[in-house]
Amino acid sequence: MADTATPNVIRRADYAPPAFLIDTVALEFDLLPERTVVKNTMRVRRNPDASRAAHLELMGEQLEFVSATLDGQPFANAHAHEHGLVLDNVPENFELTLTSICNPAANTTLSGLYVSSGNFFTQCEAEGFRRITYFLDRPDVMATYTVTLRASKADYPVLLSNGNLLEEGDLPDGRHFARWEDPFRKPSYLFALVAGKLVALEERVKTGSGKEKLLQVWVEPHDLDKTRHAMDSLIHSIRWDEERFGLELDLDRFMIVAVSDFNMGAMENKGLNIFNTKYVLANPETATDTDFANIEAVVGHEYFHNWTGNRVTCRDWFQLSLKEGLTVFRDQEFSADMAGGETDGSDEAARATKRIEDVRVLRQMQFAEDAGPMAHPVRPESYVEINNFYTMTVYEKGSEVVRMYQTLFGREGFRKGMDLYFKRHDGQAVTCDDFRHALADANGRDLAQFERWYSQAGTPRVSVRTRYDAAQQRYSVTLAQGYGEAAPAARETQKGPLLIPFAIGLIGKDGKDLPLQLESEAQASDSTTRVLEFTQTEQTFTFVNVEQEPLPSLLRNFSAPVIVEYDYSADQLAFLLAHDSDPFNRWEAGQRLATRELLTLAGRAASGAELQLDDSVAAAFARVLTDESLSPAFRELALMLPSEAYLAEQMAESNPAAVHAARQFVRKRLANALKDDWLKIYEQHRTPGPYEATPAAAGHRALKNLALSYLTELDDPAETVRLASAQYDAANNMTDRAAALSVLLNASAANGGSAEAQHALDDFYRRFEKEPLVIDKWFALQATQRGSAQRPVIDVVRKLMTHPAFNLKNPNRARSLIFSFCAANPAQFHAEDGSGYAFWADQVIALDAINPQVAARLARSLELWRRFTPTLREGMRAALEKVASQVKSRDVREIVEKALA
Ligand code: B3K
Ligand code: ZN
Repeated sequence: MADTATPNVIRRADYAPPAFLIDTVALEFDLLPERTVVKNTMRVRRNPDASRAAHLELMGEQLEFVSATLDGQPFANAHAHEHGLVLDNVPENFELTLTSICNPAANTTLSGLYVSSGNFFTQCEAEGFRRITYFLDRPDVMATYTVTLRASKADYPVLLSNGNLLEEGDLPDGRHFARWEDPFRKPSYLFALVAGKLVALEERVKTGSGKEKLLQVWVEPHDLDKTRHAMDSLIHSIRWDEERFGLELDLDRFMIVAVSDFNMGAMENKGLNIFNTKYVLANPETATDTDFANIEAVVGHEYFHNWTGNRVTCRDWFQLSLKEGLTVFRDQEFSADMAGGETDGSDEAARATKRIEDVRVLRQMQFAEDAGPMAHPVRPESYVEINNFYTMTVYEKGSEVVRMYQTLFGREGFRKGMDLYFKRHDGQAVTCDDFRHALADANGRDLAQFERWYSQAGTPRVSVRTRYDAAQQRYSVTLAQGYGEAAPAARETQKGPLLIPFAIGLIGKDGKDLPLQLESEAQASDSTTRVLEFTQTEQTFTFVNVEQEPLPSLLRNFSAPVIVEYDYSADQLAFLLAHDSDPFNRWEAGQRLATRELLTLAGRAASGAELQLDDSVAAAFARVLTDESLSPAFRELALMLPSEAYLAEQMAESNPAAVHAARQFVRKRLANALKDDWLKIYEQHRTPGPYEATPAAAGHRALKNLALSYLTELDDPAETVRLASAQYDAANNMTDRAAALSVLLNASAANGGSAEAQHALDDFYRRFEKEPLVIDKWFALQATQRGSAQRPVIDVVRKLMTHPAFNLKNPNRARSLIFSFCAANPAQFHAEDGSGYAFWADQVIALDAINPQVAARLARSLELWRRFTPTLREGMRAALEKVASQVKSRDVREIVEKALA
């Protein structure tokens, strides 16, 4: 497994079409955990559009080569090596049969064919298929597949692969077989098989054209009671893609399979989606409202890939965002529509809460990525290990780029572009340029400049200057774009101004939107939000007939993934928070207000100065809290302070301890000043009676639990502890139970632990001992809890590493404890003594030997090290150097070498 060679860089500029094509693949598997024999018969021909190659070079890893036959004859000119198989002197067009052996039981990387809980699963994206058989394992080689699976019937009663089931039956010696055929051409990364003891929830649905389809959600038998929500999510996804995009399910059957050992969320294999259990299994007792929402989003995401990813796929891995950015955009729209009312998704305020959540993730994670050593464009120019490029930039910024087409052309124009994209490219492996051209041509536009969104890294900054001429009733808005001080990795890519759709509104003294008329226009338009097409480095837009000096509402609905710089006063922000008709910008105003205050306080905390909170800030928050015209979900989002990680990144020198002190100070002030309001909110938003998973009920729970969490900060939290204990004991759902446990843990931090917290922790464990996903929460809640001088959280984490339920090989469990601590508890992880960093280094090194993909993700939690205070910086550098000197995988080496460069 060790790959100690100096990592090779793969460059987009070096793309060349494959020298050979493979049209059909027939795979036969004899499944045994330690020794699976794979026979692979391919129809191969030379690619007429490629230069002539002397050899056929197939990729292969961790395979034992057995034999090769060509057109039925033994073929001696096949030479196996560490990375594949070279075949000399092959003809123009031939049938090639290769037999090889792999060891799924020993495969801890969870890439290729592996065993989890005694069952077989595969994960092929990006380059796992080569760990199953020798192949041209690249996405521009598309073939149709027939798959025969043979295994012990008692041990593996269920045998699944892509497409439609052709036949199944018994074999001698207690074995049986199943033969599957996928009629659609696909790249190898979409291949999948599953074999084992599984059961399915089944449903039959009719699609738009009246065809009946079989839907299945396959799980281990004890999990069947947690499949309903995933099935409902799948049915909603199928319906939504027909309605919004006219895209119908193309296979007779669609399967989802849950597996507990999985590197990421889920995988869109054709007709056989394989999911991390975390994104399938849910019932009210085990899953939170957030889990329910995530399952709906991920089921949707993987289903939507069937068209955006599978029917039209990527030519090469540099084009990853072609399918990922587009599919994230589609899943975000799906979730927004589901939140906004099932029929037409027209409840704009409800849709906005989804938008706010998505933007919060983008800003916290993607902006940080874009400011560090891993910064890369949405379409990267080079990589060492492609698995390191399944990033926030490719996914989330990629989604924002797709959203901008819709913002520019409207839903209808965007739909026209999508229709043309499928008309031109169905069945093909294409590029991000092909997508852009389809959108441009369908809307009669030249989108050459828009290409820069794919090739420039870093977060653009738009600074805004405004001027009101009362005599002329003219209001001019001058926008200037640039990148500020970008990370070197990003700076190299920055060539010129972007086409930025900049949505703006103007607000009058009464808080209402003013009519908008640009100077080039004869009259005001109907809409009070205008999307300005901002294309130059600096550009002025002048509104006329502006009867009073307005307050600008900038970048409404976050119409582009940029940072807006505008000098609002605190009063103006409070006004926007109270009045902006754009719900996103109402939230945004509150965040700006809070961020500014918190950063000032963090600066004071860093220098040991006294902390004070401006009364007007508390007053602005109090108004939101008690504004009954706002939905509970919105109020929860508005009252949640920006995260510590986000705030630390905004400081000239990141200081997690100072940020924590500042944020806690504000929470305490808001808790004590608004105590009665919080208590009232807590009572008002209880959801008695049976659990309902609706967005409305989830909103009540979210606001109520936020109130409880603020009440933790009271000078005397005894009453809060009583409330939380009672809530814990009475809870009929995981949202309330986990929230109560978290509050108990945090309330007890100052005392180094409390009886109530310990009681709840023990009860939680006993109650859910048999539910791994809930035990993951038990680990995560402890890893992210607040610490104290008497009891730093690192001690808790180290002790939990030895708990019998801890298992480094299971990615969910490793993430629940290690990642939660290293990436979601900044104040404790960044302890001055460097204990967090030493722990991090040990875990990266241990994981590197087991599962390089998971190790590389953990490795990323130190990449912004240069931005921290000197002591922390030095501690991080030492830990990075230790890791760099010991790890073997290409995955981790790419990350730490870039970080140290
Ligand atoms: N396409 C997969 C991700 C594969 C990651 C490979 N390291 C899931 C998704 O984005 O839908
Ligand atoms: Zn995806």
